[in-house]
Amino acid sequence: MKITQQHIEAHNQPRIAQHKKRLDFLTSEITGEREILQKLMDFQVAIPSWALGTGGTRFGRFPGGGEPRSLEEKIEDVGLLHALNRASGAISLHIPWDIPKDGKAIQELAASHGLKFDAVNSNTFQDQQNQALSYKFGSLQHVDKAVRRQAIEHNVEVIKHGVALGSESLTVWLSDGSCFPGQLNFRRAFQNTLESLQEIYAALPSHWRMFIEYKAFEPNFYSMTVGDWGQSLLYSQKLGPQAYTLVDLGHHLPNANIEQIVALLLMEGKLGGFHFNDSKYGDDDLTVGSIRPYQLFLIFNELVEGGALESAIRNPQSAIALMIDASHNVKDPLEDLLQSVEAIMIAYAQALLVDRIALNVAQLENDTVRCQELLQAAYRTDVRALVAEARLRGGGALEPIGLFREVNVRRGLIGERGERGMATGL
Ligand code: PSV
Ligand code: MN
Repeated sequence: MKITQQHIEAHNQPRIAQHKKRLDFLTSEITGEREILQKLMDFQVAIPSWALGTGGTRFGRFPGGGEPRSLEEKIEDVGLLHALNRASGAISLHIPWDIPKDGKAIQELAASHGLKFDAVNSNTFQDQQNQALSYKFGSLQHVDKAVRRQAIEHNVEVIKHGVALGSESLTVWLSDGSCFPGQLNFRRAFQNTLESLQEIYAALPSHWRMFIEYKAFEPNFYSMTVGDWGQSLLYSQKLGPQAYTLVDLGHHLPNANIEQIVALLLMEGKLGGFHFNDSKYGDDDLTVGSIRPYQLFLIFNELVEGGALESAIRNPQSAIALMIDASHNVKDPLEDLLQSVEAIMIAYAQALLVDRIALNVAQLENDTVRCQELLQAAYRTDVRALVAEARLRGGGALEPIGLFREVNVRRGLIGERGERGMATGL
């Protein structure tokens, strides 16, 4: 299944006049549209290889058919997204859910779709078939050195897969922790984890980065050994300049001020990247921007304020890694991902509209009302025509989900792959 240039043109042509009308109105209301458009065109969000199939909960899973059955088909799916929106030009692999057998061939296939490899993710939160030792009581924190060794070796293996693909970062998310008070000696768990991470860090190629992802709860419900940004920052500071903190929006205690966390990590030069999603209760992994779009905007406001995304364009080696980490239980996974990328682009465009000089003045004058007015003026601007224009200039579709449905991509995928294929992942 492929989206061709003819598909895109046939879709865009009848919509172009209406689009231009919307764009003209918007650009008459704002300033700096040329720079904003360029920034939006340069902007890319990575798609996780494990989010291309239907998600589920422990109560069930209701697949919609046509799921990718192999890494090759996952790359094809991300290629479809990228052809539609021109902003999904990277894929992030989770090992061992997706083990590339022939790194070079996989890299070539990805390149043929205009895709790069983003961070590779290790997995020591599940036991795999034929695995010698269990992670039931943790991996890098484990009281048994042999379990720690196994988990370290897995991470080193993941780095090797990443090198073969041209990836340049490793994301470590640990489910390590404890379910009951007294189960774990916190300080020993921290020290064991730190020592294990030090060994993994030593195996990083010199141009690689390690992202340490924190999470407040689940699957452990009393303590998590990398439970918040403070702990993640401690590990990354102790490890050295190649280690950074990764912020997954769903991994905080309720009502945490994520934008403040982002601002401070950025200030410390330790913000490695994001896993974008949205939630109402816990780690719900819902579509980005579907529940708290204002929070998403405030996060982007901090990224723009700190110059984080602009410097990424100048220096891709140290770019903040932007990735989606969501699960699609009731939506078509590809449509859901298109919605997520769109929400991220909208938040970025709105953040670029904030009058920073005026905001700075209002802050220094303690003019709280003006501060709020300035932020909300940007947030309440309908920037969808700008985002669509960036897509159009990049060769994408004016309405990606519209074209996805017109061409009936899902029916095509079901025809090729069948109703029952199941993608690897959670
Ligand atoms: C854990 O909840 C997490 O956010 C980590 O990033 C994992 O790699 C991913 O989800 C697995 O779905
Ligand atoms: Mn995550």
